[in-house]
Amino acid sequence: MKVALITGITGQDGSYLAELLLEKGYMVHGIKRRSSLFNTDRIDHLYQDPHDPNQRLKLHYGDLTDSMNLTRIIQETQPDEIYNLGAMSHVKVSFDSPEYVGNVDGLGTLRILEAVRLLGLEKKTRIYQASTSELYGGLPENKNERGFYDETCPFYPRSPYGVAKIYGFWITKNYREAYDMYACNGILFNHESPRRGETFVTRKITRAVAKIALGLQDKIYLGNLEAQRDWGHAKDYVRMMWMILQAEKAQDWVIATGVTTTVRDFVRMAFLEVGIELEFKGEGVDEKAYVTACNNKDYQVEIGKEVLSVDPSYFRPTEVDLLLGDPTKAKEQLGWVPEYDLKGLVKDMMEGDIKLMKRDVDLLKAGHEILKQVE
Ligand code: NAP
Ligand code: G4F
Repeated sequence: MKVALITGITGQDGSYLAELLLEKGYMVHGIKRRSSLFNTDRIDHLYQDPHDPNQRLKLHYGDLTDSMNLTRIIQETQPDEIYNLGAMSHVKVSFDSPEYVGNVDGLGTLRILEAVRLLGLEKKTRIYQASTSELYGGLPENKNERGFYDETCPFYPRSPYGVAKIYGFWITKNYREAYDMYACNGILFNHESPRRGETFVTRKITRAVAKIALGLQDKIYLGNLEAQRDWGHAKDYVRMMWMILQAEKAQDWVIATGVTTTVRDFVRMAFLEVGIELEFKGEGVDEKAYVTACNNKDYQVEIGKEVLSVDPSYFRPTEVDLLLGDPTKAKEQLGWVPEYDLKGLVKDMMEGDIKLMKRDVDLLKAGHEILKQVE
């Protein structure tokens, strides 16, 4: 049985990847951080009985800042594949904690590579490093001749997160070249899902739209509406992570959809999923969005209602204006075919958040009923 070790298993990608590897018959080990609260929501459905000897998912306490602990876990688990997905992954937050991000996202990668090397596992263990389109920084002059970012384009990171991840990128490449290790970078463009963290822009939008449609929230405040991202579905991207480690030769790969969309248009698409049409008026920090039509009887919001404003506190000290990736190499050489387009992604996320918010409403109603009976 193949053995995989996933750092960041409790995150969006880690949870989908664990699901995929279990389906493929792997023994999956995951590293989770010690927390005073339960932090395994995204993987609880995979982890039913930790006492069952046939359970193929095992969690280990650990942290990417702790090399002794990482070395011990790698020694104990002897993985065929390591997926290094653990990171402080929020770009805006990285401006507030630059040193911590350097330690986890940059040096954490080194700690994994060096543990594999010191344990003499460099010929057994294949390593996937979660690199990112943030490395490109969105500089227009660095795109290829077709206007996309691909594996040949230069990097220019624009945040402490991007700078830490560029260390992760190069140290992975260096260990591949210096020690002939099978270590690859997946340069993944933004990927989202119903399991996306609540403070990333897509999930912040789909949660807010669901609440507004159900009358639980008045409006949403966002930052830069002009920013453009190449958004794919996390399920498609974790499949690609696995494919990258099955390739004959260790290389670096760009994974993207090849389509870019503004934050503003993502908002428009999310509202349209519940039948609500919007008009945007004003510019810059004064831009707002108003409801112009409600075409779904279940989600009736007052026509003319203001549902979006800009809050400059969400602006970043340096912004990545536009990301657009060229996944040709991955498609041609690995045969990657994504199942979701942007519309499918928005639909999936909106369905997830409508369901979640309705459940909250039902729980609230049930609570009121119980209170009434007690009174
Ligand atoms: P995520 O949901 O934020 O998950 C990050 C994971 O890393 C969580 O399990 C988190 O644990 C864990 N983690 C954080 N700090 C850690 C530490 N010090 N030691 C060990 N684990 C730690 O991120 P994601 O969207 O799944 O992304 C997965 C990876 O791909 C990340 O490295 C990210 O930077 C990279 N990436 C993501 C995208 C994207 O669009 N999603 C694109 C390119 C690259 P807790 O649950 O305890 O917080
Ligand atoms: O959703 P975001 O926070 O994602 P960002 O910064 O692109 O980073 C994500 O993708 C990277 C891959 O390119 C990953 F490496 C990284 O780990 C992470 O998963 O912001 C997207 C855009 C930005 O331009 C931001 O300024 O949306 C803009 N935005 C506008 N209003 C907002 C908001 N972002 C957030 N988080 N919150 C807002 O209110």
